[in-house]
Amino acid sequence: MSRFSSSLIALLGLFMIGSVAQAGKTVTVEANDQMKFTVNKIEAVAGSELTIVFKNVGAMPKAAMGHNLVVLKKDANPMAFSQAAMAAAATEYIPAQMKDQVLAATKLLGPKEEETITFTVPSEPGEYVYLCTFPAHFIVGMKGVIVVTAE
Ligand SMILES: [Cu+2]
Repeated sequence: MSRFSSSLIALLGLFMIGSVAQAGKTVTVEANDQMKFTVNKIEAVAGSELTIVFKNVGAMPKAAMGHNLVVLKKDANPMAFSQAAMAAAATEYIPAQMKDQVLAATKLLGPKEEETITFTVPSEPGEYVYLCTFPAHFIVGMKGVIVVTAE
C-alpha cells in the first residue's frame, strides 16, 4: 500500500470518528387540533445536539389553532410563561420580557406547516419543560419534558 493511500485511509477514519461524535438525536413531534403533542417526553444526553422536527398536522386556521414548541430553561416557570404569553400575540406568543428563559423555539405554525430546530442540550442534567404558548394550550396539556441525563 502506498504511503498516500494509507494516509488517506487514516484521514477517512478520523472523519468517521468525528461524525459519530457529532451525531445527535432527532425527534419528530406533531401538534394537532386536539391541542396535544404526540411526544411528551424526550430523553437526551447533556451537551448533545438535539433536533426536533415539529409539525402542525391540524387543519384549523393558525389564528384559532396555531402551535409552537418552546423549550424553557430549567429554572423557568412554565405556568407563568404561558400566562404572560397570552398578551404577546404580536410576538407570536413569546413574551418579550421572558425571552431570556427560552432555550429553543419554533415559530408559530399554521396547519400543515413544519419547522426543524436544532440546539445543544444543556450540560446540566434535569428536566426541561417544553410547551405550546398559544393561549390556553399549555393549560389543556400541550406540554412535555426533555429529560437530560449526564454524559
Ligand atoms: Cu398549541
